[in-house]
Amino acid sequence: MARHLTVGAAQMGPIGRDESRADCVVRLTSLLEDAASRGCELVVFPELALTTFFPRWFTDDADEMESWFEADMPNTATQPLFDRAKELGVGFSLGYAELVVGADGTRHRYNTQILVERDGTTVGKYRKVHIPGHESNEPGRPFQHAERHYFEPGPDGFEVWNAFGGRVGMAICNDRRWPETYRVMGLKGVELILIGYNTPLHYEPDPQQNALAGFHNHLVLAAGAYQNGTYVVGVAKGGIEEGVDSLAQTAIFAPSGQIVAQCITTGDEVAVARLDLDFCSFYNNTLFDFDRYRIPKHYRLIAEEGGGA
Ligand code: ING
Repeated sequence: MARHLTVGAAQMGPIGRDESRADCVVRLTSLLEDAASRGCELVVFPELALTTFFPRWFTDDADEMESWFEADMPNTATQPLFDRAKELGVGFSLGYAELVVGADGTRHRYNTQILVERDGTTVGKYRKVHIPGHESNEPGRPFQHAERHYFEPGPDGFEVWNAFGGRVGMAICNDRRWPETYRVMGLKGVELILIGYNTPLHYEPDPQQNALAGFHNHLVLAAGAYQNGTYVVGVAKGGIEEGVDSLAQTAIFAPSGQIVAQCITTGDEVAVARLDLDFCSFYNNTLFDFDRYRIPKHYRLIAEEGGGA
């Protein structure tokens, strides 16, 4: 019996600095309902989907910093989204800024994505590993990308969960540019990787890359899918957000590396595809049969770092 799963990639347009969590939840719920009306069982939202991309500004004010973060999930503002999803029997993946206060009072800030099953249960949580940008204020930039000031890397690495009838993993934005992201999950038998992103079209360290933003985005998503025999869903928060033009081009990639659905606007839009999770085996049991063709001992540079399998 084929394992089909209909997935919606729910792209968001800009979120304004003054847009409330409640305002975002209204938009997210509308996207969810659109996706559900088109048969979706799983809806994937972007990175930091509850706020504007606040690392574009630098502040040392602790209260202002933490005003962008969620201490609980769900919480008062997001409970309506969880309730509506459960009512519709639709699962979702949501990106947000997570504040964790340890028993010892330590405070940790993560760039987080959760996976919520169709019964409303949160079955997975991922905290972004590759934190891009810079640690301190760089006033010479047209806008900041101070993620390394706001977030610490997730401590757990890349996990894969049994959910939605398959093996599901998550990654966030810059993670998608690193091959290890996909390979670690590929070695855990992933069949569907969910990735939200916020990607400005201007890259201050090397502006000649600006014209290649769309190419590089689809390049890494397609390669990650193909080289690990998995579906990959890349979901943008795009458009001109607080004056910063950000990449959209949300798309769903098959294990062949082909695009099976994509968004055509830079706003709130759902791209839908009915995935056959068994299709992964056409690549995992042939070209990329890891047990038969991979030689881990020859990947010694990675092994020396202790990261390889
Ligand atoms: N954003 C970016 C990304 O990797 C970036 C970092 C910005 C890369 C601009 C290139 C150009 O897509 C996040 N949020 O990781």
